[in-house]
Amino acid sequence: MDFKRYLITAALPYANGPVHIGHLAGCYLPADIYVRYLRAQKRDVKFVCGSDEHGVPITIRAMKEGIAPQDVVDKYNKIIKDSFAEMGISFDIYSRTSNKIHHETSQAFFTKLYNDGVFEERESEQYYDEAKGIFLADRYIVGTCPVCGNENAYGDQCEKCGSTLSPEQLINPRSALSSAVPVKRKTKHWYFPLDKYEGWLKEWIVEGKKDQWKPNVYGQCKSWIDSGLQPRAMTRDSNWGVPVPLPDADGKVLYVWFDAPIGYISATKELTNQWADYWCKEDTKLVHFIGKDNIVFHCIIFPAMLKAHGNFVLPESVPANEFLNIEGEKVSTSRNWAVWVDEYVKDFPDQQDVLRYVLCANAPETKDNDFTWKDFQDRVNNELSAILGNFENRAFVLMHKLCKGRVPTLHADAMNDMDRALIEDIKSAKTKVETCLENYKFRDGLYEVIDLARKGNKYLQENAPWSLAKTPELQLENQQRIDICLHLCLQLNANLAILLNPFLPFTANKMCKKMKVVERMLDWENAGRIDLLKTNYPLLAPELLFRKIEDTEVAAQMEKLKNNLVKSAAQKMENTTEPVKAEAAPAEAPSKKAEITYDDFAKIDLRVGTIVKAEKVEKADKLLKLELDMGTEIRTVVSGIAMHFKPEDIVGKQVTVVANLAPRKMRGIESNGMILMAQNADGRLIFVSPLETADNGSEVK
Ligand code: B3M
Ligand code: ZN
Repeated sequence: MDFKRYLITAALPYANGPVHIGHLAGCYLPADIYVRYLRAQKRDVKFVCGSDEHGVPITIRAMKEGIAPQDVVDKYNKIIKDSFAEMGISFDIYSRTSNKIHHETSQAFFTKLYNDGVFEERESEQYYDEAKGIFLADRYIVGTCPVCGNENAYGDQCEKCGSTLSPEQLINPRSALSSAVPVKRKTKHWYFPLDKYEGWLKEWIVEGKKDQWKPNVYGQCKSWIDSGLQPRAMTRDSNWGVPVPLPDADGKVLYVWFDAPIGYISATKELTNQWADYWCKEDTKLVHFIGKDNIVFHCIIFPAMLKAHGNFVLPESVPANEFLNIEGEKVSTSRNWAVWVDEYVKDFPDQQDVLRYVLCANAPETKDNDFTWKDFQDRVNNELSAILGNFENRAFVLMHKLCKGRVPTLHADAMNDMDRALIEDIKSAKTKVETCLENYKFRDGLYEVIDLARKGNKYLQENAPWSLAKTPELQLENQQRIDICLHLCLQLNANLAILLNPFLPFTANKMCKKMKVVERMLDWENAGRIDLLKTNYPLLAPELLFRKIEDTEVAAQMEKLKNNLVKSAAQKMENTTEPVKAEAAPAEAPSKKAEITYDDFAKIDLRVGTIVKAEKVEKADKLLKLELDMGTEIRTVVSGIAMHFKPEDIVGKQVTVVANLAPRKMRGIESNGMILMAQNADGRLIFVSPLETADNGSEVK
């Protein structure tokens, strides 16, 4: 089908926290690259996004911070919106689901389905937290897993054994919010009969999208459909959200996954009066960019809603990405294990494009990938800067040195095979990048751009214009060859700017400025041309496009990650302490152990050490053998933490050590000391580490 217009959406982030680089890599960056490419082709495109401001995550955050949900969304909407703008994510609109237009649009959508008799009305009993006065959504109820006995299983899943659960299956259920034992209460909800759309979904996805959608997306959809679809409640008991537009629905709101995707429609309405062209005309290509955790909502539930409503286009593609881990570990917002975008732009001013580069070159397109600061440094310094930055710089330096700072003449009739091959490379790069981008292969596309720069470097190296001009006599003799070579290098450079523009827009702009060309040159149709820069045109002086990422910067970021982890553990300890009730509590909480004197305490020699080696002790499930750098010696300590940590994850951690504990043999290994750990109520162990790096061996007093 020949599409006349493009509607590109990126998942609406929950306004309950800042966005991290995993979000960028997963959906916003690929969406932005795609949109910038379409715009460069002058296609009719709208790029919509906005904050998802409803749902349980927001109310939970508000409760935790002791503020109103409105304050939560106001705060994070701004932080998120600013982060995207800083990173050059070029939405045509960044809206909010709390806007009036969204409430009206989603209510009208619900009413249409209601009037058409689509919903099933059902009464059921659900867990209710009387202390907090709310019904408990699946994640907010915990209890013992009936399968494996894990005491901290969630109402929808046990993270220990992986079983899918429902709240009813939990043994000894308790509220995750107040620890209260929940009671059952009757409540009425409106269910969307997904089961009735099974046949249609099979035809549309299982048969229709097999070779079109990415295997990870198609596979997830197919397994959902194959395992049978159930009616799903589209309303919730809550006072935060879009009110259910029915007379007998006090205290009920639309399920956040009902209203949020409609947010794409509301945002388009807010953006343009022509919104219906984008949503209702068959020749619109609708593409949803999302992360893998949102696949079923965008591929199954929302399309079924659109189908039930009628008159709407369906997504042509949903190129969802997998997850980006950080330094080998899953991103965890609760443990603060993430690289936050708002912090990155503060720590690395004017370095947006290098992050865009690394996140695209290492995008989790087909499987989960790992981001490490070392890899960030390597890719910036050894790929982006060493290949592309270097080529651009050499072309400029040589042109200033050997061609008086002006674009030299091509002398087309004197070109040799090498020159002609380079021109072919320039032309074919356009087609290659195009094919990649049309198929959502952004990593490969970026690779092709860098590869063109690589070819440029090789061509320069082989022609070596500097040695053709070693002496004034030689230069006089060889000026024609020098001119051809640098003319083509500069044209190649202009091509790089065009091809790079969707990926690294800040850099493409900088390149234009240096070549003194207007931004219009970046139009995609110009790619492949070798007459972009006019002969004799003076260009600006050379200046490096990228700066190197220093070791100290990498070290500082690693330090920051570790500190965040420690801080969040400390914060969690504060938060889990229930507020003391004035009338009941004694002035001071009684200590569990007998009182000691200062002298008793002073007997303990507490010192800081760094774990330099960790390994499992054979035939002992619980023990790890640790080697600690204590400043003046390496010490062996056997510690009972093997069930809690993987050896490779704790190397490098600073810990507090009881250094004068009498030696003890465990499984034949002599242990010389003990490391201090805090233990949470849920049994989790946390290292007691200095907040800043201390010298190994320093005394703790
Ligand atoms: N807010 C979930 C998420 O941020 C959800 C996406 C909505 S897209 C309509 O992962
Ligand atoms: Zn389990």
